[in-house]
Amino acid sequence: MSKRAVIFDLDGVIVSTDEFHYEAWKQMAEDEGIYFDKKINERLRGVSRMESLEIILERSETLYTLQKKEDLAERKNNYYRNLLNTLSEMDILPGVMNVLKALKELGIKIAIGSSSKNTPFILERIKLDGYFDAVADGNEIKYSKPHPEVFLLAAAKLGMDAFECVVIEDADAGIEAANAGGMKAVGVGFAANCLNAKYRIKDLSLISIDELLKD
Ligand code: B16
Ligand code: MG
Repeated sequence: MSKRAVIFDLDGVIVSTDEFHYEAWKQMAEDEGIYFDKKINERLRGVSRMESLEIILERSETLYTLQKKEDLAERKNNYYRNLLNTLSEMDILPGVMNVLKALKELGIKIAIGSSSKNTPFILERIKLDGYFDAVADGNEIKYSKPHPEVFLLAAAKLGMDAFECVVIEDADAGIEAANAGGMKAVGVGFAANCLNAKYRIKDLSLISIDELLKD
């Protein structure tokens, strides 16, 4: 039997908002005089905003109150939202639209499973709101990746069992989450080298639909 649904991560799979996250965190870290670089940024892929902040604060000696942490996370989100205002359907990553259309033609259900609370806004900006059969995002979950909650929620919204679903992810935390949820994990972009992914490709323009959907 082959898979009946594909759950797409958003940031780094559908659209390159991962660059904007980096720019926004970098600005916030600079404001606070905290060291931050691309290597640290890789640890933020797929994890929630507050958990990302905690990782950045590992480089700071200052003890921040919860209120101050919330202010910093909000400041970062404001920088991020400003960058998102420049986003359009031109920023959809290579191969994405072809894969989505091919899956629709085959009658395969498609969903978004993202840790981002900005998911509805991003989908609107890239004109894909209403395009997916289901959307599960950071506004609806308690635990972020590597916990499988967001993917299990997406599967439930599609009316599918976990074993019927494939997850496409750019984050090691997302691959771990898919495996933990009992779904097939496909690694793209940054996760193209992740050994825990069952199928690995540099970007979606290189995907084989047969390979994607096979058990
Ligand atoms: P927000 P994904 C994740 O999106 C990002 O990869 C991660 O870097 C970010 O911290 C998280 O969303 C939360 O985003 O601040 O917009 O709520 O990869 O799960 O689509
Ligand atoms: Mg991602």
